[in-house]
Amino acid sequence: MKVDFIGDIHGHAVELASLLIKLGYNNNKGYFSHPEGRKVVFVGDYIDRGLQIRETLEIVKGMCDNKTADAVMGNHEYNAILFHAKNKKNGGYYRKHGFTEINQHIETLKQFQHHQEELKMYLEWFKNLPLFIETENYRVVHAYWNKKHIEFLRNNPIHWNDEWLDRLTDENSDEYVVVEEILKGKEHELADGHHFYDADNVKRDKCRVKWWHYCTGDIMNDEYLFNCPSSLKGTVFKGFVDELPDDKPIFFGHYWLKEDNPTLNSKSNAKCLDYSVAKNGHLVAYSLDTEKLEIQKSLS
Ligand SMILES: [Mn+2]
Repeated sequence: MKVDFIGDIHGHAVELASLLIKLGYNNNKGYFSHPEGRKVVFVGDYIDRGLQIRETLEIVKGMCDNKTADAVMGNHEYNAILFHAKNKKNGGYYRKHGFTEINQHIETLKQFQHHQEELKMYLEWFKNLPLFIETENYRVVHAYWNKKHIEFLRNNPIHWNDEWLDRLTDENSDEYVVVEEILKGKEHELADGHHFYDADNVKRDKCRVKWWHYCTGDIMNDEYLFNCPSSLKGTVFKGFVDELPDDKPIFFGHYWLKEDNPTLNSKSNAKCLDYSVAKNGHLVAYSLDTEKLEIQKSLS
């Protein structure tokens, strides 16, 4: 049996429909299904950025409702839940409505402006999305598979009540760290004054790590860190490196990769599917043959 994993869609429903058709799915029944009974697993980030967010959600939820797909939560769905959740204690919302937060969510707000009931329905649906999936053949998470974090969530499944919302937004709680890292990735604190300037020219002393990198011995800072400061290039990474499970692949999205940094052919069995469809890149699918354990790639 083949399972098809699809990367971050961000409101690009045309690309999604064309990728599904390319993979052999059709919309004959009012939702996409495959004549051989194949299933899709979506890795999160359905909303924001693109111009067809409602259409994207209709396709993804339609498939989930009819059991032709599974879907995990992305950081954008998570942020949306918090953005629209009223904080009864302080009168605001669990996610700040500042310029950055509104800007990130603006396309969704605009496209649902006259469809508030529909938005409410989708926000409730987001709350039911799992943060990870593990089967006997594969693992799926939006940004970062960390054994301990996954274990934590297995033992403490999220409830979207005020008590949980308080903890999820308290930077000192375990719940905050676990969910932030699983959905947004892990950061490494740079020591000794090393830093870089981000796209908005803000000075940063933390870098996101490429936790999926295959390595057996030392790994260089420039291979392991996003935005590696030039002062650290060519030196060995001194922090914690995740040991990757080697029994079955991990599929994830989130990192806005480009075609010139593929993960499909790398030795690592952690495979990123996000090739930046929302920045003129590609919507990518990997098809896993669970009998032969082969993975193939398709672009929209
Ligand atoms: Mn993401």
